[in-house]
Amino acid sequence: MPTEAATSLRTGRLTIIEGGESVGEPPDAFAKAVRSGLRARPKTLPCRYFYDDEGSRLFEQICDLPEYYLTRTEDAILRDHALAMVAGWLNDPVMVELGSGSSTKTRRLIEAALNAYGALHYVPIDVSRSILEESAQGLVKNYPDLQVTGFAANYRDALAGVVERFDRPKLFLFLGSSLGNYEADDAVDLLKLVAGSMDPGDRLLLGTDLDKAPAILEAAYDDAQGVTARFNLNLLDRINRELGGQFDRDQFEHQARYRGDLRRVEMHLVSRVEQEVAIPGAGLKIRFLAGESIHTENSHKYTVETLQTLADRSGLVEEAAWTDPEHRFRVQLWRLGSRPI
Ligand code: AVI
Repeated sequence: MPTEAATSLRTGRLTIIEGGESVGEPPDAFAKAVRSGLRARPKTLPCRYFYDDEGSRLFEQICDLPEYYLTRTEDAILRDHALAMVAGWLNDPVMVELGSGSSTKTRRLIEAALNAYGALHYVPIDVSRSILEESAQGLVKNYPDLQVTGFAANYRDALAGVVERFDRPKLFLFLGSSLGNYEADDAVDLLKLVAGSMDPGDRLLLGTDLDKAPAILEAAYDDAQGVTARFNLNLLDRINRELGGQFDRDQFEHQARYRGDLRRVEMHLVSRVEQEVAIPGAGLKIRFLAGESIHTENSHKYTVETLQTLADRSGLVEEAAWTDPEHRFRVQLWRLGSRPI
């Protein structure tokens, strides 16, 4: 459970709590993940390692790309319906955001809640303390009636801390289709974790990308300017930087493949030639066949029915939902239902 450790920051309306055992990962976690992922068949690397400084910068650029409709579309839905999304609270509301990042997309909801209730306690959760602190400082500066308590912790530890500290109605936020990067069973586990932190009066606002024509989806993950390719290839650069890897990124090609059978876009790094790559920091020498891929990310796309199944499996029920005119993206408000099935 997170505690206000010696490193915690408390200034006026801003508190940062650094918590749990697993804020950062153990120092050798990346090496271990690279080792087991590249020895597996097919080869794979976990997408959470995209987000070093360079990867986070590239992801911000992706969100502004013409082909990457997700961020823009979700933002338009929040802009048009923020008041309805935050309605129904008594005074003194608490808004808890999982994976808050820079909190840009959340400003629509923060402003709507401040307009409706006059004050708000915003509780962002993110593993990156630096991003959390920077965005929280910007928020308290911008909004004089906002109080921020940030948790620099993993979701499990942070949610335990939230339950312990905030005994009043909460709106949980999980936006940006981040759920889509989880396999179905892992998505259910995460939703159950959130549900386990909810009281009957609480709500979860969940933003998810909807399934659609393959051409639109593949373009969103393989843009004309090549930003997503650089984002994907940065994983090889990160291995070179942090583990002394010998990858030549020009010998790998970024690919985005829509799998209709699994309703997901997969990102791969495909070896252009037969080659061997040494990664001393992971104790590895890895052989690649020409055309062999490293599977780096899944981005699941949903339908109303598959979302309903996720809610059922997690013990949640839908109270309201909003979408854009082209039905590209969906934001749903869920509350506790019966026990999970
Ligand atoms: C963070 N996540 C929801 C993004 C997505 O769409 O799956 C990550 C991303 N990968 C390539 N482009 C964006």
